Amino acid sequence: MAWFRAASGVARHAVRRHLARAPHHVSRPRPVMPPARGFHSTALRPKAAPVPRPVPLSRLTDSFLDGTSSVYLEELQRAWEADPNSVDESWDNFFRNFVGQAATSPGISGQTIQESMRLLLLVRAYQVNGHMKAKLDPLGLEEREVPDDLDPAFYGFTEADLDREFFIGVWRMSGFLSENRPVQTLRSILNRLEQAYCGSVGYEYMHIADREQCNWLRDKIETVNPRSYTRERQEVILDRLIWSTQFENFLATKWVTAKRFGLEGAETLIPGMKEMFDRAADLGVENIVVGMPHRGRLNVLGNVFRKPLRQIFSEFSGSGNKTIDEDGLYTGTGDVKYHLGTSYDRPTRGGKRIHLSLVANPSHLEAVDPVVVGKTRAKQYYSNDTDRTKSLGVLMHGDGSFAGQGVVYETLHLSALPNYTTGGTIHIVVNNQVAFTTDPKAGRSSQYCTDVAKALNAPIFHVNGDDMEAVVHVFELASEWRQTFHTDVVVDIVCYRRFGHNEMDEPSFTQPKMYQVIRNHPSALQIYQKKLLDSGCITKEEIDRIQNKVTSILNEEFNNSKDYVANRRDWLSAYWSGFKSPEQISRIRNTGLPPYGSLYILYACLDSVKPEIVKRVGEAITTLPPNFKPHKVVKRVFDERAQMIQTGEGVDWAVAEALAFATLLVEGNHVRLSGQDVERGTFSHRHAVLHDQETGEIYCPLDHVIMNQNEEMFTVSNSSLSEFGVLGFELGYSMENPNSLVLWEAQFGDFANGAQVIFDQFLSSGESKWLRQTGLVCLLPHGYDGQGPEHSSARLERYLQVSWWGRGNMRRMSDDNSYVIPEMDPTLRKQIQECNWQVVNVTTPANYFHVLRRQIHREFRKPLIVMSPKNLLRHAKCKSNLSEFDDVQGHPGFDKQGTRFKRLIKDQNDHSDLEEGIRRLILCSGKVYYELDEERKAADAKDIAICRVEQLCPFPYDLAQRELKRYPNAEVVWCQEEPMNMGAYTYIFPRLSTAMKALGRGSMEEVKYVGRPPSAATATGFLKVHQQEQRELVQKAMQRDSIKFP
Ligand SMILES: Cc1ncc(C[n+]2csc(CCOP(=O)(O)OP(=O)(O)O)c2C)c(N)n1
Ligand SMILES: [Mg+2]
Repeated sequence: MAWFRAASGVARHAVRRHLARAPHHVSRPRPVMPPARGFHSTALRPKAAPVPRPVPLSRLTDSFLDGTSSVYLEELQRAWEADPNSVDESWDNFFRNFVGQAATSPGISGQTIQESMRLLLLVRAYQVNGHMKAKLDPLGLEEREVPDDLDPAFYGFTEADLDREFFIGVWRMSGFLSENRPVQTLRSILNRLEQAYCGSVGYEYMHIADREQCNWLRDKIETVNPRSYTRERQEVILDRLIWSTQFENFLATKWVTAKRFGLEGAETLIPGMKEMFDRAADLGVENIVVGMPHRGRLNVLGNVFRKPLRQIFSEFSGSGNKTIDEDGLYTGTGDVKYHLGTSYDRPTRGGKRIHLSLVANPSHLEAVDPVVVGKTRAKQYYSNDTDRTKSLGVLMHGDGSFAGQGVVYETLHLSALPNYTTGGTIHIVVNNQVAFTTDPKAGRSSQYCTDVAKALNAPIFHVNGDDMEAVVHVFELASEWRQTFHTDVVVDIVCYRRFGHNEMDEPSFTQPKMYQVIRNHPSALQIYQKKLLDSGCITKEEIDRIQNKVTSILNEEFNNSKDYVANRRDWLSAYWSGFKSPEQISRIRNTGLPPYGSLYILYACLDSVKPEIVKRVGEAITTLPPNFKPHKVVKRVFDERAQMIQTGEGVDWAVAEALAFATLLVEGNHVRLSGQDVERGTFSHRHAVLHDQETGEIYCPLDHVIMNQNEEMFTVSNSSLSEFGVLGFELGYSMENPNSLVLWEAQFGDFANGAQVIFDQFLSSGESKWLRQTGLVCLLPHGYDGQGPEHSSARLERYLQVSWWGRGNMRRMSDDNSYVIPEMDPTLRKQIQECNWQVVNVTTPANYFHVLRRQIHREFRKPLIVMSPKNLLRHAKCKSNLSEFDDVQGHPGFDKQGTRFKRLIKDQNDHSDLEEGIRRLILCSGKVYYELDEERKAADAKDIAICRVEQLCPFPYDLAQRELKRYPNAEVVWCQEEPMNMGAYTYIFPRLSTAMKALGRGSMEEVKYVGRPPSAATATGFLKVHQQEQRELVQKAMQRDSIKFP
């Protein structure tokens, strides 16, 4: 005991601090034991004796709360007797109560304070660990060791104490201990605890730091009478369970060999979800955005979303592509039935309507999580749902995926961030205790598959999936929690998978024992029917009536499915009406600013002068409040910016970007930029948010562009350090409303591969698979300036590799044909619409401004990948004049179509339409242009022309050919700074050859390459080597001799 006594003074303080805060005891040291990870496969652990053991000081209070040290209690009592102020107020209350009441209460003679205190520890042990004893596994295979601290003997109680009455005080907490029944027998106390914590629901909530939240839950858990649903309610629940069960049976009999990833073994999910949605609607929810994996998806679509059953059946029969009333139908490449999204207005039990959207998802488990959350947040923005109670995100998970996929944490981690929160997501885990063929013991290191959510202080309700009413109860509780506390909550339905991973799989290869039990296990429906029949609530005839009704509707819908013809294509919806699909010709408007316009909306324009819009916007974004004290360097930056606007010269990258944002805001669009450190900018160039150096207050000039600007209309936000989660979030956000410019910026372009799934599965292919557009912009810093292999390349080649364009209509969309030139006539061109995304490597601030504005100024949306610059941010030559931003005839950039983004920038040497004396035409992209131009000047190589391909994808065939014609005798060179196996070379090469061939100009070998040789790493780690390589490549581009192929 010496360890304890020596530390007892410190411990007392710790106890005071600990108890003064909310209860959180998850870090209590436990006896070392093999992790109990699952239910059916967990080995028994030997019972550990409650022997006090050395504990680090920092954890001493926790060891007390384990109840392992009765000495500690004596110590506490002695301390209180010596000085009541030396213990926490709650213990002070306890001792006072005990001394005042227990001693005088009849029938409890002989009870010591120690006994009373141990009783409290027992109650607390149930609150913390009761779930370990809950009957969660429908298969009864769980072999979890009941923790010692749930055993009364652990506290010195024996059989003889069961009917003794104990004083337990009227505690300050809610729930069981707050009832005005301070005297109870040990037996009744234990019964209450068992009933509350060890039935079909296991509650995990004692890790939550907030006392109010814990008390709210304790009230619900401990003091609610055993659940009782009215007969009417039970009939509704039964009806829903019959639908859920029969739906799967029906599919199984009609399509015996089809994969459907059925819900058998987890059928109670459907009534549970429906009850949850009903309850959420009662509590004010109007929109629910759902993301879910394969398991049970069809059942959810049919029974929860009410997607017409005939349509589901028709799709099952493989005839889901027929539509009427549409010409020029775009169906994309489509996707398998268990990935498709949908939306539906659903009437609720309480007589309301709720809008449900199921987001389409790829096969990649959990990848849809951040997308759903981002979409939910956007819904909240557009419906002015400032308290976030009207739109709710619901995510469903498998047990294996929830525990294993990192994006789960990356999404949870966004949940409380001011610019990402949605006021709580409800998570549902369909925990069938297996992942494909993998047992939990091989699939996770934690006890529960939901443990990751504890890091977020989310309550977790584990429920036995065979107990229908318990499932309904926790689903309702989850809705109530979310609408009360606006944070995440998890429902873990512990169930089983009746068949294999899919219906064709043989589960007994790998889980023979589990499946022996499953084979003889009654369905949840059989169990619930029996319960209702036994209790006399419902008759056999009534059950038969429901069963027959459901069977006959299913048959009817099946018959109708044979002639089912979709009468409306599921194309862009809601805010997207009027937007064009890839085969409908659409206009791209000019992106230059009109010289004058609706100035009245500009806050800075209340005087009578009418200067150019671009100048007024420019002033708004460079003016700081008079008393604001920025850092002196930032002050200088802003002075320089003001100068740029005033003189109209030398506009840099950051100002061009701010002008694009500001002008879009003036036009009424929402602009949102998020990513790591985007407020300042990784390279200290943006300074979108300024910090007063004295007060620490912040000021964001772009929040003050128009009068009474909505706080969120311009959002720039540093994000959590996650690529997958944050890019997914922004993608979901961008899909809600087309009138928003949503941008995600990577810290360096390299890091975007942490979000590769979002690029591959959603951004590059979502439109084609699921008919959903997005105009999301990804800014990926890229450029070789000697920073080494990890900070040079954004992996441009990857974005070009998954780029494609298809010609004509959808029937030829899969032609990724770099050898055929599509229609390039400006009035007929659909090249961008038909490609999956745009990839640009822009070299001037003005062109950056226009490419951002172009995203909004057209009748379709298309993702934009920007290789964004690093050293061009401050490059002396990388500047534009303000006249390049407007749409004024005679100003640079204005051509016969007006001012627009330039897909290709021709040589700057004022060449005529035919320059026969030019011996070499160098095509390049990005910042290497400036180095080539400088070298050309140094070499006085006037006979070399340099053109910049600003838009790599889709390839500007028309403009490339225009330049080829201009220089009929020139050797054609592609120059890049990336190694040959990277960068744009392999993308450009066939396209440039095609463009040349169409002009009758040479063979493939006529496209010469200048750049780094192939390499494994993206760049050298040695600055000197980099400099030499860079020097050599620009010199080679200027060499007198012709360049050898390739
Ligand atoms: C990211 C990813 N990795 C692997 C797979 C292949 N896969 C499909 S389902 C599955 C098992 C999922 O188990 P669980 O999450 O428990 O869901 P269940 O199928 O049991 O409902 C696996 C590994 C996948 N779809 N996505
Ligand atoms: Mg599973």
